[in-house]
Amino acid sequence: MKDPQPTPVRRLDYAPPSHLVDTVDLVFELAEAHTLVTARLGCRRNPEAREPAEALRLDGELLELLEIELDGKPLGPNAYTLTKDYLEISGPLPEQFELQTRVRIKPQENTAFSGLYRSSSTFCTQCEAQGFRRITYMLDRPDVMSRYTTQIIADATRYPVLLSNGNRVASEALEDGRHSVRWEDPFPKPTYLFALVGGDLRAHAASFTTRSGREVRLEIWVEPHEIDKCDHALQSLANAMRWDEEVFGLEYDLDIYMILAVHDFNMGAMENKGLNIFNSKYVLAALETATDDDYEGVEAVVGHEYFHNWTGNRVTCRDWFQLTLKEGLTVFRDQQFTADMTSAAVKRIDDVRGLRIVQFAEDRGPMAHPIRPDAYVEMNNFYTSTVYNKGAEVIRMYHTLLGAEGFRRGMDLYFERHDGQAVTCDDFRAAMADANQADLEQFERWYVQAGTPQLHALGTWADGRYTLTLTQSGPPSLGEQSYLVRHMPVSVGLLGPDGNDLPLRLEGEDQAAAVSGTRVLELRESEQQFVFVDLPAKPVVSVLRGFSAPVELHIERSREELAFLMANDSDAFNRWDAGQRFATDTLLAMVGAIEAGAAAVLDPLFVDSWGAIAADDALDGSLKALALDLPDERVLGQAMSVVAVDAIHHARAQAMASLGRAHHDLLLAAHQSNVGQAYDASRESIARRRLANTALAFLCASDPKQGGSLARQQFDSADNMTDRQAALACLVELPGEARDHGVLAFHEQWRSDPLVLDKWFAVQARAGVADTLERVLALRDHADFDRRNPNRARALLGTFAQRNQAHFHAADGRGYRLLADEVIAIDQLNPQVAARLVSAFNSWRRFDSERQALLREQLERIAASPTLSKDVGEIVGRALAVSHSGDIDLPG
Ligand code: B3K
Ligand code: ZN
Repeated sequence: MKDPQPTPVRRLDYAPPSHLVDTVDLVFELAEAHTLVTARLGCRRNPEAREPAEALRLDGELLELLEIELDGKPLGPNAYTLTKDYLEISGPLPEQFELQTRVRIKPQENTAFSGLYRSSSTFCTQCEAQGFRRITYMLDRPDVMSRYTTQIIADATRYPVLLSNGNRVASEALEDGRHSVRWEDPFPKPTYLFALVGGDLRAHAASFTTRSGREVRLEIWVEPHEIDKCDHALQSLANAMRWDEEVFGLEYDLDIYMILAVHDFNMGAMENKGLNIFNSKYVLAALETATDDDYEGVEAVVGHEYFHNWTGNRVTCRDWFQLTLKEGLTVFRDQQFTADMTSAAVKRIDDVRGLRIVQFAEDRGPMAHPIRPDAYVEMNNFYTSTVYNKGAEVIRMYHTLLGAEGFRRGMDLYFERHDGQAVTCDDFRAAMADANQADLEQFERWYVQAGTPQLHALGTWADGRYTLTLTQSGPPSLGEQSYLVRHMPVSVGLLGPDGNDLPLRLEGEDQAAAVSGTRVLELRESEQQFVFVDLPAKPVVSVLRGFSAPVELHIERSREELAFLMANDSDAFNRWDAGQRFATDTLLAMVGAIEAGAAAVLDPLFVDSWGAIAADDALDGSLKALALDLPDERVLGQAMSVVAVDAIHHARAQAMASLGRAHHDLLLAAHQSNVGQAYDASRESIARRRLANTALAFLCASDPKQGGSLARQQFDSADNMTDRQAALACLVELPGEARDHGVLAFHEQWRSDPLVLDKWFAVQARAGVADTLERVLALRDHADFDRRNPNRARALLGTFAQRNQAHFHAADGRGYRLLADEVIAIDQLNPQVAARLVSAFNSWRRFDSERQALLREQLERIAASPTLSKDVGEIVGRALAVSHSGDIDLPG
């Protein structure tokens, strides 16, 4: 495995393929010991190739070549070269030819879950980014699009269901107890969208009529005992199909849409043409086993993969550096979908919260890269929050700058120009610009430079005029690079003394231009001034409403101003954000006091403002729960130059207890009036549960006795997983009888449901209570811990390392050692999962010098592992290469 210095692939080295493969005809013979794959490739020289190539080099890994023929004639060993990662057919080759290979592969031994593998007794595939080369020899790159036929032959009893992309065109029983099914996909596609399934499965099915009147069969395939948990996924699929027709005018194009759920899957799901393969976490849902958030997750991911059918499959990426072309755009589409299905404000807050915790941290760490990266060693390492979530923010900025209609015009032109093609981010930007006669030249910079821009806002007031000065600059992590000034929308409102929005008119505009509410200012310079006129009184400015650009906003705010915005901002996002900022300021003051050995007190104005939110009956319960929740320990850590691990933990716990005491009656009422209602899945009920469970957490923090007994009662009587899991999360904070009861009873009831058991591990791994590290160490040795299963590994180790700052960063370094041990072990089975886990070390430079030494020791230990994969090698290599100034030595 270990390659001392793997050479990075670079974006600027792109060259068109030497050959095109118009047709791929595959025959799979699936069996227990091994699988045989016969591939017939219809090849021709690529007229676009820069230099007409003599030879043809096909990608292939872990394949045993059994036969090879060119135009029907066997090739001798001198006619080709075989290495561990390719098969090269020597030239000269005809203009057009047919190449047939037959290989043997071992899906049973594939623990990396890339290529063809088994999840329990089901055969399934994962080909993105470069898994197809583990199935057969092929030009495994997205700009080679081919028409596929797939014949699958397998034992009829063990594998009665055999699926692939497109339409089923033939099936027959064979004499030896096997059967054969043939699939044909009429749409040319790149290798990464290929899929195959073989197993003993059942389908939950329905029919969908497209707006042009075509019937599409929808099928959710699962293990037989899971058939009752598919309804929500099926409904979500139909919702997504309808939504894409209504909002983007996009209709589904095949007669069948299948989704398979498996328990072993490296990520969330995969958009293979006509046959999505999903992590069961994003398919299976029943009220006893799935929380409200799980339900939303299913709908969002089903939507996401469905939306890829146009943004990804019909129009795909020319090369992997363009990944955000499909991922940023599809995340933006799924965000809009969820916003329409649920609450736009709640969705926006959730997404920005996630972006700030994960993507902002990525932007200032050793893996920082632009949304269109310039180099990679292992492509799978670049399926990042930057490419996905910052990429979605960049798409959102087109939407904000051009308006919903302008954005739609751009999308229409994009499909008109590029349907059936493999294209680039520049092609997308050109379509947006051309459809709107807009100048998006400068906008390219969002694709070019890594790092989170810093936006400074300064307001001055005189004679009825409010002058807002906006300045943009680069983050310190840019090092020597000079900052590329961006074109960005900055949405702004001005609040009058009564808390209402004032009409906004910029100097020089005529009276009729005044709008009440929000205005989008376009920032293109490093500094720009905007002068608002005709203002009756001194306003309070609300900047970056709806988080209109992915930047860090700096604006001086008094406590009174924050309290005022927290109570009044008409923009739900900024109202929430003002509360978070106020909370962060007061919590950091407490952290400072704790570190100085002084008494830490919560700002009384914050306590009152927080209480006013809790008492605001007009506020939707989901928004209220978000507003009451204090900033995550990681967010507080990000605001410090050296993360004060323990002081942050104590300050936050103390603040929760103080708020719980100060507003006890209000919280008790919020809990009691909302918990224990008969379950339903409406928005209102979800909001009630969120509010009740947020209140419960504060009650437990302030009065463990009363809170604990409420939690216990809720735990024992809940008829749904949302309330039961929330109660368990409170019980695990109360060592002794309460915790023992919760942990044992939950395990007893759910030990045989893997997704629920994952929750059991995750809840314990997130706990704030003092003995968490001991318990996590014990859970790693629990009989139900299985590091081969990605969901289980993530539930325990991912949760602990990425979401439990206080205990993962325990001063004695045992948390670090645990993670390093597991990364080394998992890397030998599944490099992709190991690479995700090891990323928890990326922030290591942000801790004190004692912790840094311990962290470095573990990183070096991993780097020295004799079986290091290039996935993990790239991440730890970059983590160790970052110099103290924050400059990054790019690999190679
Ligand atoms: N496109 C897949 C991700 C593939 C990850 C490969 N390591 C899922 C998605 O974004 O829809
Ligand atoms: Zn995607």
